[in-house]
Order: sequence, then C-alpha cells, then structure tokens
Amino acid sequence: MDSIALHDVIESFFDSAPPLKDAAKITDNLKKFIESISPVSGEGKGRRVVCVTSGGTTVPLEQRCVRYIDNFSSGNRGAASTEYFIKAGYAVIFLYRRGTCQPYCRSLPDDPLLECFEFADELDVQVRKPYSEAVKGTIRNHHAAVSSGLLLKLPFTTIFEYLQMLRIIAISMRSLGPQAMFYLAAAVSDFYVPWKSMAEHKIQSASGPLDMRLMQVPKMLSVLRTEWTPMAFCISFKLETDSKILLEKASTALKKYKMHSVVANELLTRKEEVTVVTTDQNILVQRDKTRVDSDVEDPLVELLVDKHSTYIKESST
Ligand code: PAZ
Repeated sequence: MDSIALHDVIESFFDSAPPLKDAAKITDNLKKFIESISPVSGEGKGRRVVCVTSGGTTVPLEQRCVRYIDNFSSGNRGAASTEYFIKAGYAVIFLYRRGTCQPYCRSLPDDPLLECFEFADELDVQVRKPYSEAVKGTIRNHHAAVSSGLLLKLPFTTIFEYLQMLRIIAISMRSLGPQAMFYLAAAVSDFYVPWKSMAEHKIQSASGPLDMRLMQVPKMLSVLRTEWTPMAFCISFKLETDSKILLEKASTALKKYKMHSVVANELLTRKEEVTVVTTDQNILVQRDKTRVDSDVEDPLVELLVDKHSTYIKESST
C-alpha cells in the first residue's frame, strides 16, 4: 500500500470509530503534564518523556458490547518498564488496558483489597503482616511518581480508544522533539469489526453459526514516525510463538515502520529474555538469573535509555 492510500485508510478508520469519551479532558491533562516537565516552563529542563503502552486491545463484536475478541497481554512488561524508566529520570505517560498490571503493584496479590487487608477491630482496617512492606512500598513509590508529576496514567479498553489516544499523545509529545520516546509494548489487535457494520444489539445465537468479516487494522506505526511525532525515538515490540520466524519478523518491522529498535520476544520466555533488533545488530538481553526477583525490563530499559541518549546527541549535531 502506498503512503497516500495508507493515509486514506487511517483517516477512514478514525472517521468511522466511535468518538473517544473525554478526548478534551485527556488532551488537557496531557498538555498540563508535558508543560510541567518540558523546557517551556523552565522547570525540569530537558527531562525526557516516554509513552509506555501496555496490555492488549479488545475488538468489540457488538456496539452495545457483550462479546469481544481480546489480545493476550498481562501488562507486566509495561508496568515493570514504567518503574525502570521513572528510576532512570524519565516522565512516563502510561497508556494501559483497564484491569491489567500497574506500576509498583507487581509484588501485591491479584486481589490486593481482599487479601492484603483485614479488620483491626469492628471499624478499622489494617494491612495484614505478610504484605505490610509490599503495600507500604507500593503506596510510597506510586505516590512519589504521581505527586512529582512523573507519571500520567491513561486507560483504554478497545482498539478504537487505544489508537485515538495514541494519536492524541503522539501529537501532544511532538514539541518534545528527540526527548520524546515511544515504548510500544501493548498487544494491538490486527483485525477489527468496523463500527458502522457492527451489530447494535447482542448477537443472537438462535440465528445459527456466526459469519463475520474482520477488516485489517491499519498499521499506524509509520504515521506515528513520519507525521505524529517525527523526532521521537521509537521502540516497538514483536511477539511470536515460533522462535524460527521471530527475528526475521522483528527485522522486517524495523525497516517497514522505520523504528529505531524492535524488541523481539517469544511468548514462553518473554520474562527471561528479549532480543533488541537494530539496523546494525541484534542484542540479547537477559534477566539476572542469580536473583529471584530480577526483571528483564531492568537491563532492557537501561540499554534503551543509552540508545536514546546517543539519539538525542546525534539529533543535536
Ligand atoms: O504484557 P505481558 O508482560 O504479559 O507481555 C508483554 C508482551 C509480550 C505483550 C510484549 O512484550 C509484546 O511483545 N508486545 C507486542 C505484541 C505484538 O507483537 O503485537
């Protein structure tokens, strides 16, 4: 598809998508967040900003949605990476799927309210002993990140919400030039049902087998690179279950979408290792296996922060 045709397909995707609720409020929050850390305000001059996307998008099958197709992602990659980016001095726009893993909460049980707390007496609730350090740490770190203006969390559910929000974020980050980074770890649907051809009400099982045509979601990575935020440093992710095709697919994505790096990972080993694919080399990044609580995101973010520094230096010469 040539670039004019792609442009038209993208515009028609946005024109036919259900309008994003709270678009004005999201834009305003982003403006305030970026102004508070960008050179315009003079404060925190030169701070880098990364948009971390996390979790999977859904594809609704009905407008009054009862059923949907989901994309696998727990959100652990995005949540862990957010913590390491903040530690490295970045401000983070965390675009995440509602209900998935959150930064600083990874050591808490799945249902923290029910499992971490107990009644101290009839009126008061207290943290249960085994969780007290984890809960204090979570509250302390999360509070520090949000109150120092380094973390803005924006939730999505559907593919329509995700892509509309990504576009708003990218356009808002344009003024940051090379200080901006995209770390696109979300698992984004490849196929969708266009809003206008979608059933309004719950699809009835009595009508027999379901025959439904899914359209291809237009690939937005190249417009993100060339139009929305042309100066940003862009990292995308490639997940495969077949190791034989993983690096080839990542390298194709690198060239096709003009990414600065593509992080290649396999479903079963994604928490142990990833390969950072760039134009001149493939770098294997592994979790520190001598520590039980180590994360692969720790060395991964360190490597990408380094590459971002080189990119900023090169952009200013
Ligand atoms: O969210 P998670 O930690 O369970 O998994 C992370 C991941 C595998 C979704 C991510 O690393 C990734 O590869 N995202 C892109 C998926 C894709 O190829 O569309």
